[in-house]
Amino acid sequence: MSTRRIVPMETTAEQQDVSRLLKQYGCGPIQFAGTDGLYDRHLLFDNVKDLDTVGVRQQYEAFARSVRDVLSQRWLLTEKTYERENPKRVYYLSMEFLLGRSLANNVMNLGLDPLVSQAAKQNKVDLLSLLEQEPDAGLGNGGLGRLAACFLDSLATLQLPAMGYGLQYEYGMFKQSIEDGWQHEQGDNWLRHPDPWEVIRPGEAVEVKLNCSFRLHGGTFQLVRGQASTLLGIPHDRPVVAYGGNTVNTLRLWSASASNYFDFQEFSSGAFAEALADTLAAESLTRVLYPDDSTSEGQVLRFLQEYFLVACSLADLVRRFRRANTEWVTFADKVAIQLNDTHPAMSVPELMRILLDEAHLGWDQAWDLTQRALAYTNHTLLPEALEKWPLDWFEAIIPRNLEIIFEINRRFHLDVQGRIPGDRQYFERVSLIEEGGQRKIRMANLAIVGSHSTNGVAGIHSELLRTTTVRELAELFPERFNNKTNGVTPRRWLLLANPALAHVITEAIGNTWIRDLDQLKRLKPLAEDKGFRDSFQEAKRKAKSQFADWLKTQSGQVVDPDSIFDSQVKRIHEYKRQLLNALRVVLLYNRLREKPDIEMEPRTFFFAGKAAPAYQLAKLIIKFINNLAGTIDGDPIVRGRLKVLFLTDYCVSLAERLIPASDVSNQISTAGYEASGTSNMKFMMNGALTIGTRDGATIEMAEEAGEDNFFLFGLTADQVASNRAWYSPYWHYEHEPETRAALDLIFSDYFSRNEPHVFEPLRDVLLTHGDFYMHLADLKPYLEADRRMMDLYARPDDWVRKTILNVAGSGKFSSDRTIREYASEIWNAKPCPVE
Ligand code: 26W
Repeated sequence: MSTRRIVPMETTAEQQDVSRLLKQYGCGPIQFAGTDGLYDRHLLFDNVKDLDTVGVRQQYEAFARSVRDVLSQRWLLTEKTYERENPKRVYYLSMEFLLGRSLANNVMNLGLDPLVSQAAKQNKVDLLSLLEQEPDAGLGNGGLGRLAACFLDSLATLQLPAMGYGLQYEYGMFKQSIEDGWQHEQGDNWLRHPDPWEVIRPGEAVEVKLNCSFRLHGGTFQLVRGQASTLLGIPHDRPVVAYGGNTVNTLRLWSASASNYFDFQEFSSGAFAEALADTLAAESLTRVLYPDDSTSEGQVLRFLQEYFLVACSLADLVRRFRRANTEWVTFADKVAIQLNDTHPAMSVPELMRILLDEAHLGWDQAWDLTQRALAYTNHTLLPEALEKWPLDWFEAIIPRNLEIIFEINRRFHLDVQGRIPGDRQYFERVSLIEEGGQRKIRMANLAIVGSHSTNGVAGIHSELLRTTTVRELAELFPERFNNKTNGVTPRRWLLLANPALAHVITEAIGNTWIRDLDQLKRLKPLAEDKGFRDSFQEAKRKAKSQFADWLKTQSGQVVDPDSIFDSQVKRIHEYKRQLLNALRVVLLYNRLREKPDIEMEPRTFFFAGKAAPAYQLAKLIIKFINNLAGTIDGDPIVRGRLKVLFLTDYCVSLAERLIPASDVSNQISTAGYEASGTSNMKFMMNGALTIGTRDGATIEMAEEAGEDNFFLFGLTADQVASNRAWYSPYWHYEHEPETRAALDLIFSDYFSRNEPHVFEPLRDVLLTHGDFYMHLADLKPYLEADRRMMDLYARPDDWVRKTILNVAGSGKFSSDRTIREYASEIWNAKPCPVE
């Protein structure tokens, strides 16, 4: 059984003063545990459960409800403070919030660890298995959704008056299982059990008016044009607890329901099915998260989800603004709205609609307020991921918004004509409307034109955005373009996920790093301290064996904690090049098969990640990794030396276990394609060394730690772009014997003896169709970097030195730094402390 500590060791004297703590939370002498404590009462009153027969799930619910009770006073007080102070508020609009679990995080942030441990002991509750009862809130696909969750943590911790707005999907990111090596998907019914964190507020529901209705027909969702309808958005609020527990902000998730719950007339006349049909159709709107993080294909339901998020959130924040302010002119001084990618970009016409039709402002004033309130973050350069919605859908569903888009575009056209006279094609390239067969609205252009700020998420990404993807728009509005390099919260990703390392760090430099991650640079001189190096190494060793233990109990798989843990965890995508990593393993395997006596440190290669259900090639890559793992496992020559594992169902709580245990982090995207990456930062903070390409934020990480402490390789973004015209993967196949041997082995069905030709599509991608993501160009340099890395590993002292220097250089990648930059450079928002 794992001995992993969930609650951190850093309990200060202040935290241990339990009664003072409870007073701080406004709880007076209320007891958490014991007779008549919060926990017992929740068991009794919420679940009507006898304390002796209660199951572990109910224990979890009662514990979580007790923690919520403790924070509820602060939650109320936070909102009251904001109402009284009337500061400028920040609204983060996102289709995704990949929250993961909340209980251990909230306990940590509230400083309740001693209290909870005490309560667990008194009630004979096994805390670790209790924590396992909480399902991950998987309301996101990957990086963009997890970033939103890290941002919420930093916004609260920096005491910013902020709120997240998203959708309450009934089904989050699908669960992944593997059968015969292939990915299968199951619905993620995360709300099967009551969720102790959510507070549903039907009293604050908002209406969303559409110019169509819809019905479910044979399982599909159909629009009924011309028949106007109204939906209800019901708020589901979740507390966002600051580190230290002072501020408790709100994440408000909307669920859709029919406005007239169901038609009683029809119901009483016996037409049960019809009476319920509207309700069902309406509720299907927020039923499920779209699991595709790379293409915005024509799904009208996704379009409706986006509008629904925008309409509910803007109605809600405008209502809040109106309660505290009389003058519309102050709107943009009181409200900052950040659009997380273009998914909520309909905010531009929707806010205009409110200001024109409901506030009755003139166009110029409405436009000024809209632009000043809105700001847009871009997260991807992949052309297939840039959203474009059929104009026809706007017309059928929200015609008034379309009318406003036309008017924005007409004025924009005049502006462009004035500035660049006579160039018709220039305007066609920046226009909000794509002409041609089916006319479409370009959501990125809409977001850029309708806001005052457009940012990318790492230096290189912001640069490429400005100079290539939307070059003409950046020429027209240069002052709007800026960079905000991503960050991650050190509370969840270091303090909570890696208590052993957190403890070592705190012992050395005190605990101020938890709020001010730049403090980690004080570890730099300690790289030369033998004692410190030993405890650092000890912490890594501990995380590795805990992971190995957990894996064994959980899945029966056995890994050797004395081997090098080499990880790549992220969505499966061609551009992220899990295939390149797998080719590296095949090459190493070939070396061992050829010369079984060569020296090679034992290595375990971990892969984890989900493929979009319709992305066939990504699914084939998963299959390949699994077959590779199977073949290697069955080969006595490499037993104990090489091992490959594909960990199923990658999610936040799996990342929290694997990342602290990893020695090597693979960040190997084709340069110019990964906007930022954020797992790269989590690995760095947890003392892994990075082997990677010069892409996304990895470039800045190497700058911070020093390139000597990184293993960079491969084509740069410039080289990728300029080599495209003449790049030939065949050249590498013909001139590099090891590359050729690896590919020949794959295509000889060595890894697919019972499934001949199953990997032929890999040949197509890598050779026949030109290897768009340039795997073969980077394969040899990858192995050279790998060799350098292994040489270092053979000198353990030098290895640990470099891992320390990496941790010491990771301070920049706290989401606190990122959020401070957003607050001062984009939002002009100030902290609003509670009490
Ligand atoms: C249209 C469907 C769709 C859904 C989500 C398209 C694209 C997305 C996201 C933009 C995908 C995403 O998560 N992008 C990642 O965002 C992270 C946070 O900024 C970056 O660190 C990653 O590099 C980027 O791939």
